[in-house]
Amino acid sequence: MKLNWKAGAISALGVLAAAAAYAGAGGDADSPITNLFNEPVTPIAHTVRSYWIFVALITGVFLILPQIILFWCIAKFKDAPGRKPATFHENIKLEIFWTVIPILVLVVMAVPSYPIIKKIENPPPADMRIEIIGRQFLWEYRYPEFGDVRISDEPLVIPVDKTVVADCTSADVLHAWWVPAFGVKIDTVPGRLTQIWFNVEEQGWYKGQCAELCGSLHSQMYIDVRVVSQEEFEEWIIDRGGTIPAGNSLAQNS
Ligand SMILES: [Cu+2]
Repeated sequence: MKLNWKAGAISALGVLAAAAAYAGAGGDADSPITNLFNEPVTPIAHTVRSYWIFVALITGVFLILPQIILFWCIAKFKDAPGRKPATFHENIKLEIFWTVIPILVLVVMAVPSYPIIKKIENPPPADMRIEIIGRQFLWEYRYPEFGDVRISDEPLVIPVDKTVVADCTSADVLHAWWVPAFGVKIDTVPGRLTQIWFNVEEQGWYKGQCAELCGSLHSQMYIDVRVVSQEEFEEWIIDRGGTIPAGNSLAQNS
């Protein structure tokens, strides 16, 4: 097969241009990116990042090792005057060896993933609950515990260091609420509730994107999350006509 290096170079340039455009988006004054490289800012995101590094290191070995063996074989068994090719077929021991090793490696990678999935799927006791509703082509957020404040097509505002549990659904088609720095990606499904939770450690603006192809403007279904102090959050709620419940667990914890 002839390598199409021109197409490869153009694709690589495209990826670089997209990365540069994404980085450049941080200049938008309305929604500054404080967390450009999606550094983890929630317990889930930290766990997911550590697990990713663990898997990348293991798979990295299996990416590089066969290449080393390949080049070693090319050098060692290359054609030479008078050399006769080997004529053997099959090697049962080798077959078993290179089947069992990958199985063991997969088990080693799979086992630590189960507690992570459990952690993601089982929210700890909530400091506050919100509702996330996807619709073509924007996100609606509701705060049922705070005088039922409802906002749509504007940033989600949440307090820092609080466990937020979100019930998610959709008004029309499948969407997915995805904020990489939070380590969460959840489908929003019409007629069903799905759930996520996050406890953000640092104030700031966080970016996300609908991650389920949902129609013609899917690519513009951005997600903005503003993580603010408890005081700023309460001010914002009151500003939006909401109320701060008495004896609210948020106030107690802060
Ligand atoms: Cu979408």
